[in-house]
Amino acid sequence: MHSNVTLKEKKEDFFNMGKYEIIGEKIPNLPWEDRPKGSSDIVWRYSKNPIIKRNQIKRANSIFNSAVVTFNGKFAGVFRVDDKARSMNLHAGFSDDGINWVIEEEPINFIQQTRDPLISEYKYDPRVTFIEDRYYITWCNGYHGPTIGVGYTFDFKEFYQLENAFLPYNRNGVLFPRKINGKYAMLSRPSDRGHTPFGDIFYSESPDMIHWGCHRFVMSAGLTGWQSLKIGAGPTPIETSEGWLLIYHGVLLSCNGYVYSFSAALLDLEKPWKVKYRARSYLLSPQEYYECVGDVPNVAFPCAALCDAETGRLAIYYGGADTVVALAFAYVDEIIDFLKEDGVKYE
Ligand code: BMA
Repeated sequence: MHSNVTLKEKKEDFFNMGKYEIIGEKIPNLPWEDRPKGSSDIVWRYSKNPIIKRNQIKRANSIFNSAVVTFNGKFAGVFRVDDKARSMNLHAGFSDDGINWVIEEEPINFIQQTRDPLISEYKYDPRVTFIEDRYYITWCNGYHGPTIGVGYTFDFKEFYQLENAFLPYNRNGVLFPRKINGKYAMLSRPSDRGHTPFGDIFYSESPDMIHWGCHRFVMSAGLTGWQSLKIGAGPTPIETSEGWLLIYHGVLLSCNGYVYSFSAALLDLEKPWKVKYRARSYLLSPQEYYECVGDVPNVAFPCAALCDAETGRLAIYYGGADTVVALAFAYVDEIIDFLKEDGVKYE
């Protein structure tokens, strides 16, 4: 059954009570915990992290880098599950409170809506974005190397797969939550076959979610240490009066390997390839045990953020050490102020 949710019902143009306007849905039941007393962190962790443990379902070796959205007044998501054969796949999951999740044992079986069957050697790092009438899923799809897989669902029961957005090699495909200048819009990060030792973010647009073009450069790795090697878009960008708030991950190459942290940037609303502000400092870097110890140490990798437009509260879902899912909180206003104070401003 297809849901009849319309853009109007889902997204109420709402002027929030804070400093900046946020265009988005109200989420009165957003998962939330106040900033710990004495902390001045702009992004703070949930005290009961990790919210999803590595062996929460029978077949899992690890569950991490996963994406959640609001769904019928509750929450649904698409989870990265690496199984005990170490195959990487996507599973649907549901939650009443955004914290306690029931993840399906079986991977999502995408119904192909492609010209002819499209192989997916693996699927990982999903993002989920509600646009118009459905939930789109983008992920890193194994097709002769990593590229951007695209699919959609109305109900998190039946999932449909479209053509890959790009040629290999590419990762971190993230859709904007509305058409921009009449076109679907996506950020992605062209790469190579392996553990890409480089990577910049680009913008592309499409009239139909199948044919992508008008590619524009957005921003490079570099600028500061935590983001010196490569960067990639994280959650679906959030529309605000100051621009699109993009949370993105950055990678530093230490003498002990890669370190994945995340921070934020503001992109122009109508020309999102134009960066307005970009953080010098990270907002969260791997420091807690579940971020530093696991299958891949020192990784905090965000794939989703729920934002309540009324209060400006943000719940950020990120993978810890390629092993578990963790949750962190922030206020959109404070991240924007942080960007204006700490960030580099571009004309
Ligand atoms: C990236 C992706 C992510 C992963 C990260 C750290 O290249 O594969 O899924 O979290 O490496 O291993």
